[in-house]
Amino acid sequence: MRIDRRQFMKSFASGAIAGAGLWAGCGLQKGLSGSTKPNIVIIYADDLGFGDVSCYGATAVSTPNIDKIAAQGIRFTNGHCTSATCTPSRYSMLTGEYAFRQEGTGIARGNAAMIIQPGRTTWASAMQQCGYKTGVVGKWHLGLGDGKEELDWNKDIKPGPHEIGFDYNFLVPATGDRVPCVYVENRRVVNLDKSDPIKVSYDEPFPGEPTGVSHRNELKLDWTHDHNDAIINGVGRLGYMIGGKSAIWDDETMADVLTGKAVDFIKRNKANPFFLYFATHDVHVPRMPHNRFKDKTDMGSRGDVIVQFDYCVGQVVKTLNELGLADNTILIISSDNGPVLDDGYKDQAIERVGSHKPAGPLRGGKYSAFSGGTRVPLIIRWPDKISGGQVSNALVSQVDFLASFAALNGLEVDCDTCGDSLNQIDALLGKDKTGRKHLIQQGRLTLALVEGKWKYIVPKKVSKNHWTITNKFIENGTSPKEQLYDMEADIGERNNLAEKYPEIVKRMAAKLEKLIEAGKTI
Ligand code: NG6
Ligand code: CA
Repeated sequence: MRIDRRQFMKSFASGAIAGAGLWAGCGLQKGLSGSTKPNIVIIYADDLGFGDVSCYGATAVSTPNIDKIAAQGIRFTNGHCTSATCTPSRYSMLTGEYAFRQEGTGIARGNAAMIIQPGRTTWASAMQQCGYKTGVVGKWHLGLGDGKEELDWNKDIKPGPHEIGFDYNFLVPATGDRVPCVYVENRRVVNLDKSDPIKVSYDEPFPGEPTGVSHRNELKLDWTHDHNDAIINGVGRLGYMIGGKSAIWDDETMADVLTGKAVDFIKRNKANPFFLYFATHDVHVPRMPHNRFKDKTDMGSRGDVIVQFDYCVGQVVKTLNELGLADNTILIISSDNGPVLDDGYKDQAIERVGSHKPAGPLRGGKYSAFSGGTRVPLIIRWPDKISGGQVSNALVSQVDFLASFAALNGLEVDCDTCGDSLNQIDALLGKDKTGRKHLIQQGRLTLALVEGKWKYIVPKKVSKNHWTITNKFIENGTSPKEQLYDMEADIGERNNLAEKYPEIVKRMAAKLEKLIEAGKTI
């Protein structure tokens, strides 16, 4: 059942009404005023699978903090990121546009230019427009700089998050496994000594510098594939880097550093509405848990960093509790793509996984067009407005966060570049149990359309060595033939029904084509 939005707004905003001002450039309406605006905090894990936390069925690892949030809010069983890899998922979540529409939104190199144009409407800029202070802490991986020339990491680094709506940022610029291995805070590399400038290259090694190939036997963590360019903290990375010694991060304390920055942001903004996008490095490679989490599971470091992630969630919750903000904060926990075991390092993830199923009952994982790639944990808690203990099967997607949380604040998003973002606030807050009519899943090699119980995967022929851009241990979900699955009867996508129901295949293929052509979700 859909509820009348104005009714709903009234009920939560104690009588505040929507104004009529137009937001130049995007047609957003001026929103509600007053102090009842809920804070919004999203804790966005990296590569955390549908089956990786205990409230989604994991037994080999325990995640009590996450489970508690689920018990106090809504646990979604059909929640999706848009893509099976990081950059496109984050792009879609922030811009409200499916990433496949935009070239250059694949996994970004560590020296990639900013892929979201400055000034564009984003989830953050919409929240800013609603009077929120906005911050991003953690993994960025959406590029920095204008791309006109190679980014100089020793100067002001811009454009960046500031230019798309974030008041504050503290970043891992790309990923933990690629250079530069330094934090950036508000345009500057943290702790950089000017006399030791940083240089980054993704083309050529710096002459005379050790690499993961030349000094393999000295590595603290060996690689399985790639990840053998620069050696930073004894770990081979993607890309080369020299200089900036004083600025290099410490892998084992990264979770604590990032959580500390997220907590500080909340504390600084306790008196005003705030939007925090806290993107953890966990559980991405290289998985290097702090000593206090080592051997907390029998699964090796992949299990231990899940425990570490859960701890970080607990720290954020503790802060919200201590400041008396928990009840009026919408807390979201999710992931940017599905799980992967071997993603480039010999960290025993495969050998020690035991009976644990990182993607739960789903097929595939990170990179895959099967649902393990894009169906992820999604939990939303808002004690003031949502009753706890709910499980929702509504079809929901991160691409809708922009339009939905803008709508919650009385802003209607109506812009050319965010037409895939639909106002699904009723589903996200548990009132609507159905959610979207359809959504598009982007595997690394092909697209899929989910509509009701049906899932259609676009046929794709791949060469034999396709795994170099996917992962040799994960089915990438492609087939030269069309695939059709009944996700209700066959959540594990084992039984291809395309030949049995050719008319459904035809209808869904045409629908997907139309959605692609339209340039927005209609
Ligand atoms: C891939 C890397 C993988 C990981 C991924 C990004 C290779 C062969 N693989 O290209 O290790 O870094 O990119 O992960 O280099 S993501 O979660 O940020 O998308
Ligand atoms: Ca990821």
